[in-house]
Amino acid sequence: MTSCISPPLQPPPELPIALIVATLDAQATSDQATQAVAATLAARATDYARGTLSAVNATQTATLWTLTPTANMTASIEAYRTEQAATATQAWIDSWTSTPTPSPTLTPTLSPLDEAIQRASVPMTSNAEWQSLYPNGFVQDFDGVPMVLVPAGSFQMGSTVEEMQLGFEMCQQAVNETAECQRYWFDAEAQNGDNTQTFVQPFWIDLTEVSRGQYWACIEAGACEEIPTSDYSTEPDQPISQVTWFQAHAYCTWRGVRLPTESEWEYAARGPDRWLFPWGNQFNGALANHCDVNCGVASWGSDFDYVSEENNDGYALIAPVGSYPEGASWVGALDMSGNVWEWTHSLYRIYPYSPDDGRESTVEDSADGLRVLRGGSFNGTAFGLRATDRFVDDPDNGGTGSGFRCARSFAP
Ligand SMILES: [Ca+2]
Ligand SMILES: [Ca+2]
Repeated sequence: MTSCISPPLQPPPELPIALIVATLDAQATSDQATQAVAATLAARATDYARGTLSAVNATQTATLWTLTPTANMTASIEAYRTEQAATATQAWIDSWTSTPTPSPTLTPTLSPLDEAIQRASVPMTSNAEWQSLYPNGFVQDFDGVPMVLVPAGSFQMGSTVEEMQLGFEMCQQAVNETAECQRYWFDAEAQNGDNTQTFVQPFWIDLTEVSRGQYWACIEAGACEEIPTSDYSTEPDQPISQVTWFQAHAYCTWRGVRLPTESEWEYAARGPDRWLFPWGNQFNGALANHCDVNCGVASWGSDFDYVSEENNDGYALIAPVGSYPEGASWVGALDMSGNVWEWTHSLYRIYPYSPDDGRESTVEDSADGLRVLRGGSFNGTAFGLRATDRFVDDPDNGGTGSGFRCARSFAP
């Protein structure tokens, strides 16, 4: 007979059999719960045999202890076997759970930016199409300046004869008895035939007008000229104003971007649906900073009854940029109407617009070098806030209400 334990051939006379039985009885009782759980695990034990061997040894030992093992002793031995199996099973479980769980294979997904660019590369046929995808526009930060994505698409630039008539009527509603509106004021926006503009690629345009704080960063970098503080724009969150075309051009160049063309500006303001205002076809004085009930008529020496009791935009003069989120255009651009006029890159030429006829020349020092501003300002009325209105100025002139925003070409 072989054994790991070397028992005496027979129990020594002083061995307290009763104590052994009592001890094993107690062990059997305490192991009842373990038995119940471990019984199902035992089958999976990889070294169950080891427990069995130990149990055999224990049985042999017990057999030697008494010629007639009690029922409790047999149960205790069974419990011992089960405990051995449970221990082995637990070791097996531990080794299994410590094995790193393989990561599930992920289906490749586009980043939000790539997804937006992919969507924007498909020409939009309506403003709602883009707005349903990005209700507040798709905004991306470029070196600390938020820009909105303008999707590919096309639109008829400028005003139809009917739209010019609408503008004229808006003017008549504002003019007082000492002046009258002139129809030729609207000639510049006449389409003059097919004036379809197509954007085969998306582009970016600043979410807001360039603020005084943003422009100041360019001055500090030594890339922009310091300009006089305006009486109406003094705070970092207000748009820079009294800036010349050349100063605006220098600022955008410093950022690695450029001024938007007239065509880009108008498309970002109106969309494929050709809305008259950034938010739709009806003027709403609460959605843009214009010459409202707060506006001081005497300040402007105007022939227009600018003050309208129905319109209260909350500001007599220049408002902080982005003060009218409800007046956002279809791509999410803010203050496309009102607050400050915005220089475009374009030289003034009659329509149809073509980017290839010289009007996008950066350097122009002739008498024809007038550049176009868009969107109206804090001292304008409804007809001047239409997205088709073209204001022309000398590029060296930094008007009271002249600001700008920048655009960025799409880069794959
Ligand atoms: Ca106002
Ligand atoms: Ca503006």
